[in-house]
Amino acid sequence: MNVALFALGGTISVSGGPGHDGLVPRLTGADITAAVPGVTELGVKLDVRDTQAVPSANLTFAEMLDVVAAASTAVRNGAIGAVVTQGTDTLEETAFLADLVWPHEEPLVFTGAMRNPTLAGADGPANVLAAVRVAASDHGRSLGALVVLNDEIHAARWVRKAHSTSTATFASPNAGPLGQVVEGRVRVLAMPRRHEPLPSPAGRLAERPDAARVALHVVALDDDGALLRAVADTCDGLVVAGFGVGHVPSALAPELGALAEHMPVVLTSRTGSGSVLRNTYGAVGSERDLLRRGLVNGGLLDPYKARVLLRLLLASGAGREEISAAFARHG
Ligand code: DAS
Repeated sequence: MNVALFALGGTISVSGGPGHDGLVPRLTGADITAAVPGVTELGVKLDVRDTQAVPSANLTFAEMLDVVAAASTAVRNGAIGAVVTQGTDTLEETAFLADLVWPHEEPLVFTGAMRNPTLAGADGPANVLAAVRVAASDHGRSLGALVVLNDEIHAARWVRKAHSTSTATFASPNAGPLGQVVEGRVRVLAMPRRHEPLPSPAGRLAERPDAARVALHVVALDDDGALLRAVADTCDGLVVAGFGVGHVPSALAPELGALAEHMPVVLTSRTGSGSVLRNTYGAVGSERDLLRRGLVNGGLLDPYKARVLLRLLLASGAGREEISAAFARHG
């Protein structure tokens, strides 16, 4: 039994400390897996690949799509699953990006650490062990890309990083975790709905990393919309994180409507959970008004995941109808 493991950096891979220049990602995949007690007893051969060791803030769409392609090749060559170790900061976005294009039944499991290896109670080894167990388990199949930390199994579609330091930071506020790892057993309690994988625009984004630029604008109290004006000239799409169920100050409504004539503009909620509405409020700047002006309803997708989906679609050359249909499916 062979599981491919890709090491991309993050807190799980740092070394150094006070008296040095601070912690930086340095440990290799072999270092990370060597620190995991019990992993050799699983009977799983880990095929470890060091892609890069960076803070996850530096990861790009093109690099992540390359990792997914390499994991896909590993599965086609007989791996029963794949694990990606990376920083937790952008993991909710990278895992969702991977989920959107992952075509296999075999699990693709993302993990990381909140306590670095120099600290008492570092959680990296336990998270890697749990991730490998899920990647090697029949129960991990047909679930798409997963995030496994703190012995919880989350669907990439729903997971959020919800705390800046807690080891229990990953949560799926709209759906709850899919399952848990209990005494080493993978227990899956719910199955996420899967969709046809989207085409991967890896080649186009590798050639032009600035292609399909998507802005994310978080609406705030007394927002005068000045920042939105820059979006028209610099971006190919926009995600708006509106108040509550998808509302903006009335002064912004015509600006957003004008933008929506030139580029896809997706309406989401800045609240962190729950859906934007379609058909309840009627004031200028309400969800009904904005949808009438041509904005796309983001549904249950949070602003970060909506941005991932919109950029992936734009980079693949999707037109308006395809974009609306994809948000209707995934949102
Ligand atoms: N250093 C951060 C990152 O690379 C945090 C982490 O890994 O948890 O995302």
